[in-house]
Amino acid sequence: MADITLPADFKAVPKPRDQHLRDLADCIRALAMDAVQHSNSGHPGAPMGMADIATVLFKDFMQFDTADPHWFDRDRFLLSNGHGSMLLYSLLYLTGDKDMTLDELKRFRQIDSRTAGHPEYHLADGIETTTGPLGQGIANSVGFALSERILNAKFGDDLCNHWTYVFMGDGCLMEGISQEAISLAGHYKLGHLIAFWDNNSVSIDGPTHLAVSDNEMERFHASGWHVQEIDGHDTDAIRNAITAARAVTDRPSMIACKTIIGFGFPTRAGTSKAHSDAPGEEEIAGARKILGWDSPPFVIPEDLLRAWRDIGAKGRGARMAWADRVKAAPAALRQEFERRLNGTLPTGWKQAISAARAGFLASGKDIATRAASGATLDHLAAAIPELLGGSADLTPSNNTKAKGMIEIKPGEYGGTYMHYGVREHGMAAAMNGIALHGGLVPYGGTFMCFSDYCRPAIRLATLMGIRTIFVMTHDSIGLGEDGPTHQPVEHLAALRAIPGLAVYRPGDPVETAECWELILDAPHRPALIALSRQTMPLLRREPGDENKSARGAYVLHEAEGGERKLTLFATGSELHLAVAARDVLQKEGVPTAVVSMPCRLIFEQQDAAYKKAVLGATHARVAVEAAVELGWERYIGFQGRFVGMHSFGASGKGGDVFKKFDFTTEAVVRAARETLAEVAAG
Ligand SMILES: Cc1ncc(C[n+]2csc(CCOP(=O)(O)OP(=O)(O)O)c2C)c(N)n1
Repeated sequence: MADITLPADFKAVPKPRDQHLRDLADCIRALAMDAVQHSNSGHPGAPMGMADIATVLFKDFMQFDTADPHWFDRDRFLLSNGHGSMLLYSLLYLTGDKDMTLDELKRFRQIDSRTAGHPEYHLADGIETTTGPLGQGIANSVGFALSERILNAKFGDDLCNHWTYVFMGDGCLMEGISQEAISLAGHYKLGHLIAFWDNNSVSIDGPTHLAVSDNEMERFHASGWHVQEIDGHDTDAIRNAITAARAVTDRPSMIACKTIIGFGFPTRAGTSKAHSDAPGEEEIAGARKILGWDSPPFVIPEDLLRAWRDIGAKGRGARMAWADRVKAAPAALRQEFERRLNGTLPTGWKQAISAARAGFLASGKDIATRAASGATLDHLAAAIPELLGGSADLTPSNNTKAKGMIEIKPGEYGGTYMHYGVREHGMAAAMNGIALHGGLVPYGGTFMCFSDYCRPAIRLATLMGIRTIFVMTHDSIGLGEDGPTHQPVEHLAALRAIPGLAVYRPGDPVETAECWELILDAPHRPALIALSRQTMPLLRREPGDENKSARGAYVLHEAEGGERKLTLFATGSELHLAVAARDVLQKEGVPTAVVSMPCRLIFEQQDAAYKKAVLGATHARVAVEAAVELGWERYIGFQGRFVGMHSFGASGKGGDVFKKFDFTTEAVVRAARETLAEVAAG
């Protein structure tokens, strides 16, 4: 397949106007190609193509200080085209990030190195987010830029006034999530966001025209962005474009940078062959000749390394000045600011949980857990000002807008509530950006069924271990009339399958408040809370603040009248069915326990003795959950029974749908008798 024919003026390596900048950029190119060749794996094309842009950006604009990579008011740099990870690793090494040594570069893509195939947030201080799944980084950048504006509105220019820069490739722009991100950023007029498009017209299959013919610049323009087009190897043009973009502060900016992928490669430059894989010694030798790069692999000439290290330290003065401003800020503002940056919730926030619980007990009413969540949030929002609520156009259904929350509007960032619009994927990834930025705790809602639309971002939140909170209401066939398209069936199992994701499904209002307490108490654990549309009985009526959900599962009612003969497990809206079935069975003389399991992940982390005590010795076990069985086998075993879904749901009144699929006390009792009989038979 023929690759693209480059315009004549892109054929050769253009003569640089500024040899020093070219030399600095060539440091990135050399490290990228050498690391890929050395490890025989990776993607040299994008780093070599974007090296000039990165050099100008870091040298002349990026505010950061490698002495303190966590400096809060630093500019943020995100690499959405994460396969070009060597670009980021090279930049970190060159600027002197303490985590990124030459040894790490030599261990590119090897086990336990900091230089993983794609940038991973936890591996080095200078990595702002994990990228690789294309498009996520752009959507993260929306969250970063939004957070910056919200915190700027609260704390002022002196304490929070920085920029978010994001690099993205053709692939990022082909992904649907990019549209959601572009649209969100444009709508909210995120003026401190600047995106650079690596417009090299090449992806893996060949020239991009094989698959896409969008006018990308018009796309951004249509969403209200400031747009410029430049030669991405012309350092003057790059500098001028960034200067112009920074002058426009009432909307985000996109700079379309025409580049040559694999810039410097003798035969691969400008072709999809430059995208990935070790180019081979001959190609590397050719690139050295073309670039005029005499140094051996992984050796950066001293003067150039010094120049890069100066770039890494040039923000020191700005950082010190910022630290002085923080010190000089009024005491209350400063304290609040520092608390937010530390990620510590305000002292006494748990009183909000107690108040919510007390409210449920006082009213004694049966309510949906989504309503219980809303009531809990009313208390929490008053206690935790950094909570940033939101919904993907389902605010009244998700009960996500707490009392007193003010909406964030385009250009007005003084609020704490986001209307993300019908952009679930964009919302989820933007929330990740918000959680990563620091200073805010994001939660956002949609229907549980559409957690599928958020899944790639949920997965990344979990991989990163950040506090992003996904509020998923309408969590089973119990939602009723909207029917099987909207009724989650396989979602709980699919979400529980994400390693480390805490999936909560509270069984009554009190458990709902308990789950919120656990969610907020875990700064490094993302959470998803599954909530019912339909009303549920108040099952937990005991006074006090003991959080019984804290161990993931607990015995809600122990067997009475003798040794436990049967255990009924349930979550969420099926918990009351288990309780009702227990009443019947107890009356029949079967000592029966009910175990509520609001969070399987946490239960699995408990010690063996606790688990054993909760699960009970008897093998007569029934699990009840209006979802697929997958995963419950672990608890009910071969002789147990599962009362759940074996198909998609149906449209009808919630109660009728429950009956149609046999979610009744009788069905649970029937299943109980079966398992009892089987166990008795031995
Ligand atoms: C969501 C997602 N789909 C597919 C991939 C696999 N992939 C990695 S890079 C790439 C092509 C990207 O093309 P482009 O952005 O133009 O990168 P360049 O060739 O310029 O390096 C693909 C399909 C991915 N990383 N993420």
